[in-house]
Amino acid sequence: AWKEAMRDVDTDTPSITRSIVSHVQTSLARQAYNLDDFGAYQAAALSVRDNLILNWNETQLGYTKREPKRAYYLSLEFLMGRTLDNALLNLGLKDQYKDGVKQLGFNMEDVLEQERDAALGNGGLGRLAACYLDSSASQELPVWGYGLRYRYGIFQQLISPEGNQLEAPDPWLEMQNPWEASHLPVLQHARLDIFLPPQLPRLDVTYEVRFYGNADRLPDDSGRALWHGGQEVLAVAYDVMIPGCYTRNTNNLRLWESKPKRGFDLNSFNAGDYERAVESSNSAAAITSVLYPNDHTTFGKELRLKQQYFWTAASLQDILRRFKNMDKPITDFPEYVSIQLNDTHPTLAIPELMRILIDEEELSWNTAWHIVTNTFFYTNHTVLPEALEKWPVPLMEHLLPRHMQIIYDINLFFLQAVERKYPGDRDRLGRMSLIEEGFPKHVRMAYLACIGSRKVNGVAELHSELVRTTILKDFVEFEGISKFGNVTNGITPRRWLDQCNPELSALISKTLKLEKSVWLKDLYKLKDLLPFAEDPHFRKEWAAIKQRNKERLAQHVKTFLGLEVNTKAMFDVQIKRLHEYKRQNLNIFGVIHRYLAIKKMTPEERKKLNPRVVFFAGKAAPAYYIAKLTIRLIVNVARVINADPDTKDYLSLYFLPDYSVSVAEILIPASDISQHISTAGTEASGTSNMKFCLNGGLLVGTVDGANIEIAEEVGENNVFFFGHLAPAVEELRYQHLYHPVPIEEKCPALANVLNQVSGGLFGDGSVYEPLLSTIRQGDYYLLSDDFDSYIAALAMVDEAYLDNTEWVKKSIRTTANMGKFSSDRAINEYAESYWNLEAIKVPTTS
Ligand code: DL6
Repeated sequence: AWKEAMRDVDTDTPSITRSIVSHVQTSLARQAYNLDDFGAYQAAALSVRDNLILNWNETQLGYTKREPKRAYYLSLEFLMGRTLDNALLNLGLKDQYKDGVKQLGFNMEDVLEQERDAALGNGGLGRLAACYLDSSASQELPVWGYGLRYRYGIFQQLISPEGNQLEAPDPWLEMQNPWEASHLPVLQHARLDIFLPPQLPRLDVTYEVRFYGNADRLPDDSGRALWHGGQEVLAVAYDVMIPGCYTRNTNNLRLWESKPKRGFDLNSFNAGDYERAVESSNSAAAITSVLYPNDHTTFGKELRLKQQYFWTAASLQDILRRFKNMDKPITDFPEYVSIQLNDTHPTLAIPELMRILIDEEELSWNTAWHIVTNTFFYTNHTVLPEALEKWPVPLMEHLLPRHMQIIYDINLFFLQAVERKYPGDRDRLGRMSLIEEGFPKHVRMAYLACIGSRKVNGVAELHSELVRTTILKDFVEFEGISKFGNVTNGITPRRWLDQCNPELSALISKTLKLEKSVWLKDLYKLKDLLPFAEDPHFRKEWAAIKQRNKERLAQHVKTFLGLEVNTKAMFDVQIKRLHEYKRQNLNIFGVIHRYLAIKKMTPEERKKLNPRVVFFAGKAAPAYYIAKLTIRLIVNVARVINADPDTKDYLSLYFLPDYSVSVAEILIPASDISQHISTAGTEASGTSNMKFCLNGGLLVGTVDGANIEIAEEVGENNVFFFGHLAPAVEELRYQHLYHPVPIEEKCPALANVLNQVSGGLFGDGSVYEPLLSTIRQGDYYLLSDDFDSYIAALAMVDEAYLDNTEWVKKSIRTTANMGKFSSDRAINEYAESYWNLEAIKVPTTS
């Protein structure tokens, strides 16, 4: 009876339509006559989710039966964006759902627009995690993600009339998220929107997590300790299904939400002390309330450390429970489990696993350390000093007293080994210690992650080399080079080509005479497009798609900013977090330079120009004053030049507020060029550079991060490189400090631009003084060193753009050579060279 009654995935339009209608009637309790686009979205999403759940169940059952080795990706950030379109494409059901909603009187595009982005991340690191989940499922690898279910994701960015960034909370769960399966529907019920379908209670997927209290070492020589007292909170699992592309394999992203262990303190309540009664429950719930909006800076806040421990402790308990279900000896743990640390944020997992193995499993120190150092893998995502996490020892001792003991012990044994190898080298001991001396002392998380892991990697060739030769140099000498590798980042071509640029995807399939399911999973197949660069008919189709993508972007700007965009112009885009090292300043100064040059031209000279439209988008960390000032400058320069009758036909500028994954999906396919112009050696990899090039946009950039490997693949003649190289940077900074040359002498063109800003061409110049003085004094990011070559590179872009045929050829060749940058390639490198993980396909029928 079971077998007969079990349903399978809906794949034909009539059953899909029935399933949507059924969700409207029952899950949403709404009627056809009052259904709006949002209701249609909810019902369609629930119907798709039903299909995903069937595949998800099948996948998890397959994993449980076959007991493969599994890998877990621990990331504090998962920048997922929207889900519905991606799920439909991966399931191969987009057309059927389009027809289904059409038959019900809705337009698929409008329905898709209803979804809110899941923005549980700041930028590249979080989006990379999302791409890796997509690739793991698509490559049929048994990988789960673990993260936090923040109630508020990255803030919404508003721009004030003066051009200032304002921040508003992002209550992305307010309308409820139909994509996740709550395992606690009974407890959650009061918070669930009516449209969430009933679920079976799975009260087993909750764990207790302790903070504070005391850690008493046992009075024997076992090395064990008893950690007791303090605060206990509950971690509750929420699962997000991650469908693979053209496979039934559907992986899991498990996000933890914090809850008080006990509702509230009844004694205080009865005694009339209401504040106290709810205090502990509020403090428990606060742990997962908000994503920290900082990128590349650490603030040492207790709540952030609580988030990190809460998440790693819950995830490890879950992983251990799953491992124990297999009934294997605990010493086999690394044979069955690999855990990837996405930057240092989850490093507490190392002392936490030591604590569990020693205090709870009663293993010896050496056995526990052997297990730990064969389980973890650490990816470094930045060498910027301000981004390297360090936690004050007193804070750690207070919040996690047992972990601090373990970290001291790890350090002691480690430094003893260093001493044995380099007897008497006290400097080296000081440099390599996990504890940085000072008032207070700090724990160096990157060092802990490094020595507690089996392997360490950077995210592009240059970056990995910098990791090996700068921040972890001593560790490379001590542990040997083979531990320190590179996995160049990648992006999923499903979202970043098929989904965001459907016309280009269709043209590629037609031209290669391949189903997209083939080339989307083997992106090197794009190479076969190369000969078509010589085909005028193909070039015409290619260029026409770019043009329509530009019109789509112009429509977006019209809708959201009420402004007209010249779609005949070259589209020049820089979208990323605002940061001095990413040098949006260089770009805006370049725009001003161009504006001043056009102003000086005669009308005849102007007519010979290629019109250019420059787009910026990105958020600044709320406390990052200089970055926010850059936004203000961009907005005010835009106001002036877009209104100047002399220039507006040749140059215009837009700052698109509230940058998100969904906004990127519109901007990227529309670009002719995009800018990736960090000071050499500062951008670990970059991933938007890959997205633009995959969509046929050409790259203007410095010799930095993955730009270098992109140029290697697509050919240097298809990119516009400029600027000093990484090895020169230190020397240049030294010169700036000890032999400064006035900017007027060193770079008159840039000095002129800065003077125009100071002089009030874009509103009160004094407002921008703090920003301008970062360049006039010190110029740490070397704008004055790179400005002239930057302007020269942009002039080369102008010249190249004049030859439309050659330009389109460059665009086609760029896309054709981007195979390497699929996140499928990257995730397979992790699986093979790091985790020793094999793909397992779940049955094709249930
Ligand atoms: O690896 C993903 C991404 C790189 O592409 C960027 O180049 C890099 O800046 C970014 N790093 C961070 C550092 N955050 N922390 N910690 O976001 O990672």
